[in-house]
Amino acid sequence: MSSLFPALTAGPAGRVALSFGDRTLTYGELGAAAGALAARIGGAGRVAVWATPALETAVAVVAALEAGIAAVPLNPKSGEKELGHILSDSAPSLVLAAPGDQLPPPLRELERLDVDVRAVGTQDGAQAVAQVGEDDPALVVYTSGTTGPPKGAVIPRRAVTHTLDALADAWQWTGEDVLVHGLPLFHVHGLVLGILGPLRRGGSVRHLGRFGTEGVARELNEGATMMFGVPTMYHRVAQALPEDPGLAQALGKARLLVSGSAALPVHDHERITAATGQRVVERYGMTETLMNTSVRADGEARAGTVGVPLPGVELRLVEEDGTPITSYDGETVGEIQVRGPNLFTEYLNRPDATAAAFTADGWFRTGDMAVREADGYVRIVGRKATDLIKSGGYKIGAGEIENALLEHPGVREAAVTGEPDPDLGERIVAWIVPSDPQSPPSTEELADHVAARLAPHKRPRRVHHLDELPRNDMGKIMKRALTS
Ligand code: MCA
Ligand code: AMP
Repeated sequence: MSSLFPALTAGPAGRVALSFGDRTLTYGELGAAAGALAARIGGAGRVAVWATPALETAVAVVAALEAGIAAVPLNPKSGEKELGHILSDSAPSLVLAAPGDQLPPPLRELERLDVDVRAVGTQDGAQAVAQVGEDDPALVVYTSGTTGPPKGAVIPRRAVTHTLDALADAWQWTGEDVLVHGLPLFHVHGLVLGILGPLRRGGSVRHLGRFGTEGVARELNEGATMMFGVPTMYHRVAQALPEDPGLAQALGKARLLVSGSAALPVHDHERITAATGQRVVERYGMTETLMNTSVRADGEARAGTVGVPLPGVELRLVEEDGTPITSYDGETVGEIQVRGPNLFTEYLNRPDATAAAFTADGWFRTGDMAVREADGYVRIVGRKATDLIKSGGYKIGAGEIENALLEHPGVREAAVTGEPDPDLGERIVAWIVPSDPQSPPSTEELADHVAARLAPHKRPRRVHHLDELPRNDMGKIMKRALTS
């Protein structure tokens, strides 16, 4: 297979590829640094990447891909339990990190390689990747399910190239584009679309380090052409617009504003359009499938829809019993199933979960419920599993939080639900039966407990104390009865 990034060798070496604040790398510098690192890690098996929002993360992942080995991006805020699980499950041979980054104890047992973004390598990426097949793994990205710890989705190289090239077609995305975003680099959205995307096109990305509306406005004023964000980010943009005419002007200059990872409420679409004249484009994807649908740059941006299937992606809606729905009536709801080169190959070490995720004829069951309009536009209306929560664009399983809460000595029983939140989409709510009703653990204590074991974005934002959890005759917790 050829390099995922032709511009590393074929494009203008002086063009800026990546900027993180004041730190930048041109294509020439990126090619040299990634080439040097690729030469050191070639044949290493899988490598973990301490995925801080920094140049080093981008160089590490590009180097792994150029060396033809799989990268496992780690959330630098992962708690002990989550990190321990990911490391024992993915068994990386070493960890790549920025010089000076402090790594937590479970990682200290692994060999560590510091990423030198100024290194000068001689390895020709094309040579190493020539040995690699397109079904070989590019990334292992951990994603939450309804129960149990996160599963490692093995994403092959062909899925990355296919999804990025399909998006280029849908968005008229070229090497002339300059992308701005502040997404984390340990998920598909920020890493695959937000870093590998511009690099595959030979364009530039300016990462904000952390998201803020000032950074977005500054970069769009200084030549950025596209913005990617989760709905929480666009909600914050919409909130800031009335007080900030400069932000409205800057957004008005963008070629394309793209939202994904969760539904962008129509109200936020409308507020942004009213203030800037721009229509935010939504695309729909998943860690396991990369991108499935998008509103096209040359199509009608219709708020509340995720557009049409991307080139090469087959999409169908099915009834509960698996019967395909043939109507395009904007009303008949079915589960979205997808098939195509954009799909993952398996959940690492989980043949049971992999088998359950696919139909016998190779369709992936997304668990998302949708309708199709007469012209094929897909409108997502909900999710099959109520135990999956989308908060700030992160997918979070209720089961993993319940298990973490039960490990707190002050908690006898626990149930976790999601409830609507104007900023986060959904917020995590914990319902607990305290071990000692006289001195129940505080919300803050439980939030810290979950943040330290799993990750801060998985922490409950509200905690309710109950004498007992509502259960049916079978003893199963009735979550629908848990409403505040
Ligand atoms: C607060 N913090 C804590 C605690 N409380 N840390 C430890 N313990 C605590 N008890 C810290 C947080 O870590 C955070 O730090 C800061 O305080 C603020 O926390 P929070 O309010 O939770 O965060 P936020 O600023 O409101 O975050 C909103 C956000 C974020 C920026 C929109 O949710 C985000 O980045 N979302 C992106 C999710 C994403 O990329 N999803 C893609 C997956 P600090 O600010 O330093 O971090 S989906 C996907 O990939 C598919 C393929 C798709 O379709 O895209
Ligand atoms: P993740 O597993 O974290 O990759 O999240 C994938 C899930 O995010 C999908 O199954 C959808 O439920 C949701 N999602 C992604 N993009 C959108 C969108 N534009 N609108 C609604 N839901 C979305």
